[in-house]
Amino acid sequence: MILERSMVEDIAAALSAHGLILRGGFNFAGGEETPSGLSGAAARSVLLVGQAGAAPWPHFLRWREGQSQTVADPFDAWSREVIGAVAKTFGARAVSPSDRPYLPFQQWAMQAEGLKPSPLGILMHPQYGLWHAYRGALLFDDEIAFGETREVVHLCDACVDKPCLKSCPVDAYSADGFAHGTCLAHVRGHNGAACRTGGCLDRNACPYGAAYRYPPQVQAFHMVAFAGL
Ligand code: B12
Repeated sequence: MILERSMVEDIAAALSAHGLILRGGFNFAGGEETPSGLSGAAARSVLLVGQAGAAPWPHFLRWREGQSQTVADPFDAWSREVIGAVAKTFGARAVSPSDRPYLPFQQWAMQAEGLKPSPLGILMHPQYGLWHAYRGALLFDDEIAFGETREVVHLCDACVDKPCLKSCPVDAYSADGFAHGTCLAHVRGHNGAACRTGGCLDRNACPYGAAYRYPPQVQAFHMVAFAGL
């Protein structure tokens, strides 16, 4: 059986009620290591669910008012609840970017949307810049009738100055990758107030997708989770 594209449109509509967007998808080629679908057999297709800018934020805050303040990783918990309900309606298995062992969300996103990594490792989107993320994925037991994948311009190719590699006070991002420990020590330390309150300075230095930049309180929320503040 091949699932129709109209189902994909219905899923997109169900997600948009929560400020979430469908980030494309693809049929697994077979042969690769594929996670299981609802039946327990290897899934045949995947749809990625994510966000552009901070669109889910008001929905998440409303949900949080009705929750105990001690819920661990509340944004993850909200995402699992909302995406899990959509999966149930449409006969899919929902997975999360924080499920262990980690699923290759960024590789999936590169295949689904044709995106490439920025120098920071975060994928660069032609419209949203660095201000987007993945909140889950839907795994199906059947293939989906996908249309053509569009060619995507990789904005970093034309960016000569690369301000994203020049704004971190401790040069956490370099050609050698991301110096996680150096970043954490700075963010947690005396001189890390700007990162704690406004988010990663390198990420904020990117000139693209400025209209989707997360507001400071959202960046501070993610920084608390990232740095265990
Ligand atoms: C572990 C992890 C981290 C670790 C990385 C440790 C390491 N050296 O591997 C740490 C904690 C450092 C990290 C940090 C961040 N991360 Co992170 N992370 C993940 C996670 C949960 C698993 C990565 C993984 O191992 N996947 C398994 C492999 C097999 O999958 P993959 O697709 O092949 O993985 C690729 C990436 O891991 C990438 N990669 C490797 N190292 C790093 C480091 C960074 C900073 C990034 C962004 C990518 C990256 O290379 C892999 C090969 O293509 C993913 C979610 C996921 N399931 O993928 C998010 C994920 C990659 N992170 C993400 C983000 C946004 C960040 C942050 C920028 C923001 C934040 N969460 O606070 C920070 C950066 C720090 C900062 N200064 O702001 C997003 C990226 C979204 C995008 N637009 O591309 C993801 C997809 C989560 C999501 N919900 O969307 N992250």
